[in-house]
Amino acid sequence: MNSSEFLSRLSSLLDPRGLLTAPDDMAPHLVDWRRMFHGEALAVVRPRTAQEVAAVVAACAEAGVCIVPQGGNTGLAGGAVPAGEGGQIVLCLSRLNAIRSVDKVGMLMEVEAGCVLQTAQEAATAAGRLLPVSLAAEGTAQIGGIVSTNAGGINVLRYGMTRQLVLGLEVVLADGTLVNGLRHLRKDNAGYDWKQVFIGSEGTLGIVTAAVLRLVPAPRHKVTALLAVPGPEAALALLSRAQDEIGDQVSAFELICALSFDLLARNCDLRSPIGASPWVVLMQADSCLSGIDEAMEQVLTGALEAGEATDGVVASSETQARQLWALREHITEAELREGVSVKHDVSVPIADMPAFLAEAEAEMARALPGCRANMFGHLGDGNIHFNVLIAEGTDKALVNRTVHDVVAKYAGSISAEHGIGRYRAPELAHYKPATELALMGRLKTALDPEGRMNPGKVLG
Ligand code: 2HG
Ligand code: ZN
Repeated sequence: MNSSEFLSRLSSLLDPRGLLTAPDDMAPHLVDWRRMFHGEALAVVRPRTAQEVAAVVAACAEAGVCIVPQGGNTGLAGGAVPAGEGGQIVLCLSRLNAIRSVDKVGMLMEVEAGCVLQTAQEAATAAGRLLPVSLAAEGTAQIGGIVSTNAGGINVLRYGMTRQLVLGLEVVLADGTLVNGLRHLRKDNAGYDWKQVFIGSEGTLGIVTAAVLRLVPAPRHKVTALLAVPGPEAALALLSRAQDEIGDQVSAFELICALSFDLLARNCDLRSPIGASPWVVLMQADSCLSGIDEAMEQVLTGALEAGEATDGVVASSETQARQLWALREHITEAELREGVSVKHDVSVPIADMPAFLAEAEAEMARALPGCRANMFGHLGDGNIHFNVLIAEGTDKALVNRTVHDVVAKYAGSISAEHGIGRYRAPELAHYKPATELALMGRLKTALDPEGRMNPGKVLG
């Protein structure tokens, strides 16, 4: 089958809006959000139903065409855009976007892959429940991408990664088989839990078309605080104090370095309400019961007395809480506007974070004098974004290796929540033990023997 025969076969499976081949229509689907990765495609295919996805994938299997699944395309690892030239289609899930059901008593919802995360959150909220995945890109990111990348975000500390919220999945396999595992069950030990293999595998094993997601009770009381802290060690003492006083209702605990605030002021015109400090913690606690404000006040008083914090503000209204979170959520954009940066999304055992940060900074200063580390992230999860701002033309691979060698020394991970995509595939090959890579290779061969699912991603 030549490519024009293949395209007419695809168009016979779809409605007229289902197939894009004009360069201008395809362009936004062929580049990632940071404009770091570009690729070519035969077409962008936009099915409306899981059955259409299955038919398209079967047609690709017959013609030997590779498939790049794409959700909101907000990922930071280049996982949702084609690698290399032509010979592949982008399978855009955005029209497959229904919320099939929300079950208040069962505390779950069934959602199609192309549903925007924020739309799903709003549907849960309307039913008096919370879908506890929260991240800066939630207005664009889609459920299929969230599941396929096992996305993290700011509430992992309390609710876990996306994986912990997936109760059931519907997937299309590489040969076009549609597998319906959309059970509305809390407990299901009947056989292999195969859905785990598709969560976080970034579309390299199959395509997620819908998911059953666990919801949690919607907290009625929320308290947000921004605190100046002398350093990461003090921040950890503060975290421990908050967990002693507030328990598991601490839902977010973010650490932000001073450089992030410089970038926010310079590039986004956003300013912190507290004075300059080498490090800042943004903390949130939520509860269905009252008393959380008092508990937070107690934490702050204790932290100030113990020298774990030197200054702080507790949001006095929902608007102020949103303003505090806006600072955190705009760091990525502020960094992008500043110039070239090399991102690292790393995790280490939580107690090692202060030592890791000091050592990674020192190693970077030695390897590349004058570079600046923009360090921010989810301290409560042991996950920091150690992003290095560099001059144009600097060797990015050297920057990656310098930071990741320190990560390896602390037995950490080179991707805590963003995934591998295209960006980190060479680093995964370098750092992951050979036995684990071989096991991953066996899974890949079992589910995608021809290597047509999202080629060039994860395993390279
Ligand atoms: C965040 O925590 C995101 O805001 C993005 O994971 C991190 O821009 C980044 O490096
Ligand atoms: Zn993050």
